[in-house]
Amino acid sequence: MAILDVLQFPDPRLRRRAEPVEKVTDELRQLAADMLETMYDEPGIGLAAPQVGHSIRLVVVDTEWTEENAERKPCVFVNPELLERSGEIVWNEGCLSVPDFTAEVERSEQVVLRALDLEGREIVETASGLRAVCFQHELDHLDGVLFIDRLSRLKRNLYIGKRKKSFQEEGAAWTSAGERPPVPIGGMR
Ligand code: K1U
Ligand code: ZN
Repeated sequence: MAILDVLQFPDPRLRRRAEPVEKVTDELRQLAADMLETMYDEPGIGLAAPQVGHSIRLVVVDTEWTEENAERKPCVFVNPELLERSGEIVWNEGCLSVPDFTAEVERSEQVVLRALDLEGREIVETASGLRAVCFQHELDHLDGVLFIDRLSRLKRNLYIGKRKKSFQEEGAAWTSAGERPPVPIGGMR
């Protein structure tokens, strides 16, 4: 297993719409195992393949795990999609690809997710609260959308301004191609 590098905003690779997985292979299983190891190491409660430079529709999630509760319940979802959503919830979200920032985001409170597991079998799961928020956050990554895209223009621009400043201070090159999602996010959640 391996710890992978997590891409960070404004890397343009975070802005691509990821391709469906055609076949569950041993290579895909190895990537999922590496993503889980990376997620626990960061630490995080989810990770999407585009965050580690693979533009495919694969996510890993463990919303039970915390630093206090060491019990792990790793879940892998291949080609996940949301069948239903209902209600509204506001959650203070962070993102492993958006350093040094959290903000309240409005999401659906309950969702029904359909995906394949690593044996190629269909999974249907109903989730609410944090797990539902995490599913929506990870599925957004598959469409090149970051949680900052769901904030007001003012809040998003404040974050982008701070991030640009830290790039300047470190003498790093800024790529404006990664600032915006590939498509307008109106209507998506
Ligand atoms: O996709 C990611 O960048 C991972 C992200 C997922 C997420 C966080 C909050 C709400 C929805 C989705 C994270 O895991 S950020 C870190 C985090 O929230 C956390 C880390 C350790 C313990 C508990 C939470
Ligand atoms: Zn994220």
